[in-house]
Amino acid sequence: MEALRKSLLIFAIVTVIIQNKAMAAQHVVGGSQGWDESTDFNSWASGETFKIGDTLVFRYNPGLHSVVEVEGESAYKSCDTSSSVNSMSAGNDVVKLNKPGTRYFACGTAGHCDQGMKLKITTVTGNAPSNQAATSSTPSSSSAAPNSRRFSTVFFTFIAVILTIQMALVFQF
Ligand SMILES: [Cu+2]
Repeated sequence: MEALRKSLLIFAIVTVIIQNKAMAAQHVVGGSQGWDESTDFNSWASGETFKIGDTLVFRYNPGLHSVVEVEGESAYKSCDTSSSVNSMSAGNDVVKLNKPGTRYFACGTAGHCDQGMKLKITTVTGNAPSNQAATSSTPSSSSAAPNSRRFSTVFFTFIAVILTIQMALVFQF
């Protein structure tokens, strides 16, 4: 019984670790350059896949910049930060991507948005944690999404089982 209990405990820990790694990515906006006028945010964003449950992190000198989330495409294009949905100025600001769709961010410092310091990202339905998948209303999402989530859950459970067996062998339960 002791061996079984240890195995179950390791199984649970391994499952949690694997699922967290697989399901929630952290995107540091602009990569190593961070949130800055010199960063090309279009090209940075085109190389990233934003999924539900992921986070954006804006890193910058709080005396120089800020982050203003604006409500739509027109405000984004014209750098109109008066329609802000949310604004942050701590210099290490985390934004949780909790539903599919496009979001728009700009720097609140005068002139910076016009110099290109703005970001448009689209969150896609990906390997969302099951509680968020159940509560978010996504009428436009395809029927493939629940299937891929089910597949990944089965896949990660399978990996966890294999790792548990290997650890049990290594530790000679
Ligand atoms: Cu700025």
